[in-house]
Amino acid sequence: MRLLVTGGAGFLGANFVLRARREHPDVEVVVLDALTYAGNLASLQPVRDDVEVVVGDVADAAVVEPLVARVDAVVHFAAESHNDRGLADPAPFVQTNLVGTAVLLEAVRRHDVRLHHVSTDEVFGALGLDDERFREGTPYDPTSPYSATKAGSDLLVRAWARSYGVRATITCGANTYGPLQHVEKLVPRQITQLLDGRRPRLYGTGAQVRDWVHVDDHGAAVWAVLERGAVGQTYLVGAGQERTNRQVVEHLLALFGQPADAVDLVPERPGHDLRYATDSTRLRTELGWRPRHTTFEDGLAATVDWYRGHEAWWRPLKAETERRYARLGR
Ligand code: NAD
Ligand code: TDX
Repeated sequence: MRLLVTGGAGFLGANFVLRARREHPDVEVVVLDALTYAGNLASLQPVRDDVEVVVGDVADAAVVEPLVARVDAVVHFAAESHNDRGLADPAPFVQTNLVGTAVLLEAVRRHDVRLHHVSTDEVFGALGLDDERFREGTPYDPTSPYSATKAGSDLLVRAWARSYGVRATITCGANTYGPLQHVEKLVPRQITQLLDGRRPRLYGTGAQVRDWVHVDDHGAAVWAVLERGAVGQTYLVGAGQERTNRQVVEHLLALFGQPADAVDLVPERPGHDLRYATDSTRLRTELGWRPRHTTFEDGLAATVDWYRGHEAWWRPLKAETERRYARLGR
């Protein structure tokens, strides 16, 4: 099988490519990545000799068409993925997440290529603390430029599947953590703050709840759906590990031997969703997927070790990231 992985130099994409080479060495992998601020070729360094990397834009049909023409399947990770950036400047989110997905859909339609589209549980909007978790049938109700453009991309995929018979599946994943995640996201930002002897930064009071899944488990879910998922179907990916942001930060502080209140409270994110929580029963019962990282705190400790051991990977990103946050007052 020949596989095109869009966004393969990003967090989920690079972890997925490393997994593919490790566990399915017979599968040829081509990466298409625009190498935005979020893309990092260093993440693919262990497989650089085995993987073809094309630097290009998923919204550019002239780049996408010939690549899709020579593969059997596409896994579509490429996106603008950070809520805070989407709030500051939504235009790239519309371009990559909506236009990019539409361009890719036209290519897979023309060449009758299988597509797996990687989406997020944020498309369902915000839950109250006592609400039932998201399920596949939960109505879409996105709230931010990021989640609205991801929701729109999912709807495009569904429309192309129904109207043109495109062989597509979708996963809506929970908040993901682990190695190779850009230091602008909650977990690596706070770990690298603490490694630098600085205080973690919590938005508001840290009362928001996120449902955490390890990137290896998220990648395994994507692979299971690509291989065995029912065409036209959506699957939710989550490990049932809901934590408030404050709990996440307090656990990190404990790992660094710091008191629970050694944290800076910074201004709220505009329109900040209170809670996400995913019910992954379909993925578990129909495809037999199980997370290997069943306890968030264990995965978090291993992630701290990874960042401690890979300063050369994250250090070049840290100063500019913190300068951006400083401009936002966070
Ligand atoms: P990321 O920001 O780390 O990586 C995105 C990658 O896409 C980067 O390598 C970037 O260079 C590339 N890219 C951006 N615009 C592009 C363009 N126009 N053309 C080609 N490549 C482009 O993101 P991530 O966290 O790895 O997320 C990957 C996917 O998974 C996204 O679709 C995201 O919505 C989804 N997702 C992420 C999470 C999470 O917690 N990180 C959870 C659920 C779903
Ligand atoms: O410094 C911080 N302090 C803080 O309190 C940062 C960076 C974040 N937060 C809060 C905001 C959120 O409630 O932590 C939570 C997680 O924030 P992010 O890491 O920015 O992630 P989120 O907005 O929840 O979205 C993430 O998970 C779903 C990914 O970025 C998306 O791509 C994915 O779809």
